[in-house]
Amino acid sequence: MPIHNAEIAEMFNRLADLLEIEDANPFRVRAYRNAARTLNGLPRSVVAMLEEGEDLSRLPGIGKDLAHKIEVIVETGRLPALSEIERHTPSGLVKLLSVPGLGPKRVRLLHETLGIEDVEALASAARGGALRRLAGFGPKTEQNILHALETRGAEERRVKRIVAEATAEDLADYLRGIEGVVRVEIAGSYRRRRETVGDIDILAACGPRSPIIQSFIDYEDVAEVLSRGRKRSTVILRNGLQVDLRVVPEASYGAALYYFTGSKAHNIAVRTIGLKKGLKINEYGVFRGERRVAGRTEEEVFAQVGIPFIEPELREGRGEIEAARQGRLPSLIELSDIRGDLHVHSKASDGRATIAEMAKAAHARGYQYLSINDHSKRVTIAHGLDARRLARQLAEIDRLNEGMTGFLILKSTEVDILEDGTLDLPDDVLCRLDLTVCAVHSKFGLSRDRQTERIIRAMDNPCFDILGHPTGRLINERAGYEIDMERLLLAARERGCYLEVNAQPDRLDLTDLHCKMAKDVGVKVAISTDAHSVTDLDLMRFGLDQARRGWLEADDVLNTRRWPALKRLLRSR
Ligand code: DGT
Ligand code: CA
Ligand code: CA
Repeated sequence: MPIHNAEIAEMFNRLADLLEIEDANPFRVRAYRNAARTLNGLPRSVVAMLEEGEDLSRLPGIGKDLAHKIEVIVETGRLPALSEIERHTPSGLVKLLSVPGLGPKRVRLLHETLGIEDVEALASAARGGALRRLAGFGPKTEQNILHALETRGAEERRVKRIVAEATAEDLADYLRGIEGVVRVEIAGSYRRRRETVGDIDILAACGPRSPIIQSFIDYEDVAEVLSRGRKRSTVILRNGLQVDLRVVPEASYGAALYYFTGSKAHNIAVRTIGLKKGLKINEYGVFRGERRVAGRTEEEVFAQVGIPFIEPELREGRGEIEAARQGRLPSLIELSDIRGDLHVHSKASDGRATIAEMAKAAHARGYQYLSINDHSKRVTIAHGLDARRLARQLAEIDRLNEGMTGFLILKSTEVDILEDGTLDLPDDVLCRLDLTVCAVHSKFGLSRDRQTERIIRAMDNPCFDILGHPTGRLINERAGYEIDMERLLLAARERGCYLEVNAQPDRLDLTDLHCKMAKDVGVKVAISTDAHSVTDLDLMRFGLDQARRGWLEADDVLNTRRWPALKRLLRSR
């Protein structure tokens, strides 16, 4: 069974986590994380690349050693370095990583300072008030951890979209090839394009004699069969993902797709509207009495209920039905609306391609501009730039721009917001740039008020344009710092600042709800990839998912504009 890129990436990330708990060399930890990121951004499977004799060490962030490790994983399904470290790390310590709000750094701190080695010890330390005194924790964090521990079990672990994607799509393709199968689609939260999925819901339409259920169970990736019936089955795949398959006749396909796309809250609200019109809506169709009046397509279902088609991303029961009835549905932004990327790194800091390579790749993707945002000096681990190195970079960008037509490299930075709200580069340097992305990389443990004030103080600087990855969260890894988002948005509006939707699949920060809040407050956002390599530029689509779930239209997003129009929106430029 060929292994997916995302599974290899998970192994590297896990190895990085465990190394970080051990306080290993940060550059080594970073190398594994970078490799994981590269793998997640690759358009092709490394298995196929190896079969075609390609040299993996030519990929960004992957040297000879990592290329060899990937080959071993592809051959054996295992990463020996990971097995080794898993053997000697206490298993309780590893489990601490899955407590929301605890990343490897915090786990190490808990272990080193309080000797905490498992969840039970963590819970009793939290109850005894011992956590709040640790650097970067505080009473609020302690309370959050305690709450997370107490509600554990109720909330199972969700899988990041990018991890679910390759597995789910391969399985759907496999099912499409089974005899008698007419249509296959992935429904549920996956189709609504949520950032994580609890399980995968696959819907298939096929003729009465199709062997689809048997074929599903026989799929080589299936680890366990939880149930099998004539029309449905549930399995668990090798990577732990649960998959529900439901089989329906073509005449019900649209109704079933609609029903199993959900969300539950949306379905219930639409069913209530139907009832008022004397319609019964379920997974088999829309019925008036005994007569089926719709079912073959989703469009038929909407037409019978008397509301316009609602995109799956909006079906969360967050006011979309009222909006549809009143003709106020947003015309959601699309990938083709994007004209440039406003946050990418180059080799000068922790990126892996030159500015010229990044620009060429952005141009090839149909963009009109690309901004280069290398870190500022405070972020030493990423080889951040001081004023002198940045000045040299600006001269290089001028030279590159002279050699190009129809494309512009924008001068920018990802400047650190320091603890006191000042920025990590002098104002006279910042105002020579085309725009700035400003971000928090330290002191995550400040109280909500102080963190919010820190960022607002940074926004007081007229050179502040875009707040990068505004909450700092990492999905399933760390909760992000405490922040008063509403206050932040109001402050941004007042000052002419913007917020970023960071499209990295483990950030997706702002979230969908934050996007909607920004829109409601009237603050535009930039959707940016934070690319560290050429292939990372393709992560844009994940940011688009989040923005669409947050009701955003092209006009709500900065980088749908041509550069002159965008420039006019940047207050001091
Ligand atoms: P997940 O898996 O937690 O990421 O979220 P979903 O939305 O995929 O939820 P899931 O897998 O439990 O169910 C798939 C869809 O099936 C759900 O979005 C709506 C529909 N559904 C499930 N249970 C019910 C129900 O009790 N009533 C209604 N109306 N719809 C349901
Ligand atoms: Ca699901
Ligand atoms: Ca399900």
